Amino acid sequence: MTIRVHHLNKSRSQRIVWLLEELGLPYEIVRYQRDAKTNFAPPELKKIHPLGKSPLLEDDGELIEESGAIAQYLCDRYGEGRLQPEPGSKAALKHLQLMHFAEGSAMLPLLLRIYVSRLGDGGAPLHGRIDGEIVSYFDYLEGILQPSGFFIGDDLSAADIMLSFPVILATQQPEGQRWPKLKAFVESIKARPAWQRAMAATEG
Ligand SMILES: N[C@@H](CCC(=O)N[C@@H](CS)C(=O)NCC(=O)O)C(=O)O
Repeated sequence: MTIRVHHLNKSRSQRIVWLLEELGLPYEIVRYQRDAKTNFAPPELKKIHPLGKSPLLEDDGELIEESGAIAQYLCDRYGEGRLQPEPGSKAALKHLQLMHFAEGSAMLPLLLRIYVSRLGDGGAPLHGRIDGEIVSYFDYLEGILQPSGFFIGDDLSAADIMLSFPVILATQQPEGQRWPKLKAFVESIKARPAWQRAMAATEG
């Protein structure tokens, strides 16, 4: 059975398609379009999963949610050692942390900024904290980016793929100029043929 990605336009599921392209796996995409006014997913996605969020992956009779879990599943099942450090190594421990950091930490202040901006002046008491968290998290990522240009070792890993979404968003923020290494990371991933194939397949 072909791997199937339920993809919402302009969403985190881009990186799952990118990962599939990096691994050279065959897959098909089921497309969903955000509502033009609310930006929410269409109700059809709730027919696949009660939360109606993307990405969702179907493989071998299983429906898998959460981009980090999907990325880990694909690497474990089909990676043959690619996109992950040697199991049990120090790099693998760091990799595990960054895989979770992407959704568990880095996304939160970025999402808060989007939501709180809708409160207008009422959101002002929260701005300082949100701004501070964005600077803190992405200064941290800027600091740990390796001389190789990747977050772990010398090659692209699933952690780079997971971090790509928050890092792209962060570099588009007003503070973006603080993070030249993260900007270079974004440029380098966008130059990858697998990224370009994924973007053509998802947003093209
Ligand atoms: N932590 C989840 C987040 C899933 C999520 O919130 N996806 C967004 C797209 S980036 C979504 O489906 N939003 C549509 C909606 O909430 O209506 C993951 O990484 O898979």
